[in-house]
Amino acid sequence: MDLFDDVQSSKLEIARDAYLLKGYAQENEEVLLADLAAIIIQAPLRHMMTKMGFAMSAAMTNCGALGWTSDRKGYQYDVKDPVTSNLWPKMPISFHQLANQAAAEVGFKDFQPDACLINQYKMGASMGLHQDKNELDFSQPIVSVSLGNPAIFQFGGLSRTDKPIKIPLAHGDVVVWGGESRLNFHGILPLKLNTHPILGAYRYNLTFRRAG
Ligand code: MD3
Ligand code: FE
Repeated sequence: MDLFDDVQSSKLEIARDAYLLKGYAQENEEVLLADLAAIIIQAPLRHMMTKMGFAMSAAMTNCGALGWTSDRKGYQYDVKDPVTSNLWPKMPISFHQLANQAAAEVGFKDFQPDACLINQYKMGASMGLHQDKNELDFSQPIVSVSLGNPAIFQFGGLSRTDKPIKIPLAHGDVVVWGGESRLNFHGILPLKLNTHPILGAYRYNLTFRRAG
């Protein structure tokens, strides 16, 4: 019934209230990647614009009731995809189960994400240090799933100037961020050249949130 309830994975507390579940998603990669491919067909990946008028280096799309978007007006959650004018694709059961069970694994009971942002990185793409502050309830955790090529995650503190630690993230790794770490600055260093056996040139990150 539940895809992830028997998964055995090491649980590392990488910062206060931030847990790395190493390889947690790996044994269900087949269904996750099939569901991901279907979403990208319905809601194509695109490079969103920042407020400053620069294209982001990661290509993005969403699934779930709400989707995160960025444009010249700023950041917001939208019910519709501004590219297709359709609702975002439904969140697949595999995605919801992964996020809900990973959160429960580290003590966040009954996490019900309504938004899943999908980031696609190729060699050289990065994400600068930032906070995730567009959600309504910061007591809800964020669950992140890495697929494909590896990346180095930077994890800082509540101030932009706090020196970040570096955490390598590989295919199948799941991180749950909540409580004390929920508003910490974080980012992704420019991806190195790699070739994943299934996903080729790309890294995908699924970020699950309770946005509304
Ligand atoms: C820590 N994405 O989309 S996921 C983002 O790998 C984002 O694509 C990165 O940061 C990526 O906003 C990192 C991990 C992540 C997401 C949200 C967090 C870590 C977080 C919120 C608070 C603290
Ligand atoms: Fe973020």
